[in-house]
Amino acid sequence: MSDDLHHMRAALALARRGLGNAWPNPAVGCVLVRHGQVVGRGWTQPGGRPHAETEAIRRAGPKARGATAYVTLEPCSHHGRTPPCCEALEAAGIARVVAAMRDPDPRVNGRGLDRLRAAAIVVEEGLCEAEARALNAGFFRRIEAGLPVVTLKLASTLDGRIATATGESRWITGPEARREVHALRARHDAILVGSGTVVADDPDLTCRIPGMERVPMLRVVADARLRTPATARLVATATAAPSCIITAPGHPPAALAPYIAAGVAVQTVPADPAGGLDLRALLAALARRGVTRVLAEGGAGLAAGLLRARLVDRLAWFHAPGIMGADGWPAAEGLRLAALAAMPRFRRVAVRTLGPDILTEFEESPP
Ligand code: AOF
Ligand code: ZN
Repeated sequence: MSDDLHHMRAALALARRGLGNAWPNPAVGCVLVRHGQVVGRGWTQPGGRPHAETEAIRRAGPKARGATAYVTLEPCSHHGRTPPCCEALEAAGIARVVAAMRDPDPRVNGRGLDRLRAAAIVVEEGLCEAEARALNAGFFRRIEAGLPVVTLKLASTLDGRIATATGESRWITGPEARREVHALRARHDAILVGSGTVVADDPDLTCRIPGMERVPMLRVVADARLRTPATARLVATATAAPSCIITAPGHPPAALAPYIAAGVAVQTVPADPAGGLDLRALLAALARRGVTRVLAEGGAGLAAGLLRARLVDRLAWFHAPGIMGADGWPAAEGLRLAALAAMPRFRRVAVRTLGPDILTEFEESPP
């Protein structure tokens, strides 16, 4: 492996540490190398700032002079809440910048690389571009389409059931799989559930892995009819971890007041013709709040709505080796498929065993 490739892969690994934490910004990694020695490493910090480059430069100190910077995204050129990384790289005496890809943010979009070149810094772009693009797919989707990317998580029996006929669901999967769910939450910006899940399970949707609890994760309930009890955990804990209820128009202010008083953000989006919420509008509203990666955690109504609207980019399906039969509750409500050709299809990208269970990850496979 060439040294450039080796260092860019290291920068990508650093960038991944920011996933779920860096929003509304992309999760970027930066490695500074001088005479073959790594002299500084950085990644985008919680809330999106400081940026990766300034972190790496700060850690390298005077050793940054003459170094090559490997960055997973074009360094910024705009005066945002921090001065541009281009200026910081130039001031630190960086001799060469290898960037995996351009930043499509209209404030940057090539200007960062142009400015570095104008400062007589050697600039190369495109190394590991596919990996860098996949890593920040959520940020690019937000910038380019005004939507986040959506992972649908399901945990079911082998026959796709998520609760017994009497409504029992704790626990279908084992502790290893449930721990992985918390890790998944930590890598997403927002967790989305339907109001049925809140009524049935009263989840608190936090990440309870020691050391990973304090991610700035938003908990969102899609709740057209305002069925969320004012006593729900998501409401009661809203001052400790942000929660948001997205509902349909037309509820009287008095119906919203208890949630708002508890610190829950309440937002309205149009209803869909079937009486649920327009889920595309819901996701667009989250993107406007800066959300780039959504983990949808159920229930069956939300899963079906997202699948019907073709809004699922990734599936994380945990299978427990049990069978409930047709009186168990299905993972997704009816999709009303007109033909087999209309079935949402996915491509398997990874399989893992977690204790007794299996996690299969899929990506959307365009028709
Ligand atoms: C970088 N390095 O680590 C990140 C960048 O609001 P600001 O000032 O923090 O700027 C946010 C924009 O900066 C964001 O939209 C994206 O274009 C870029 N993110 N740039 O040089 C980083 N996270
Ligand atoms: Zn920057």
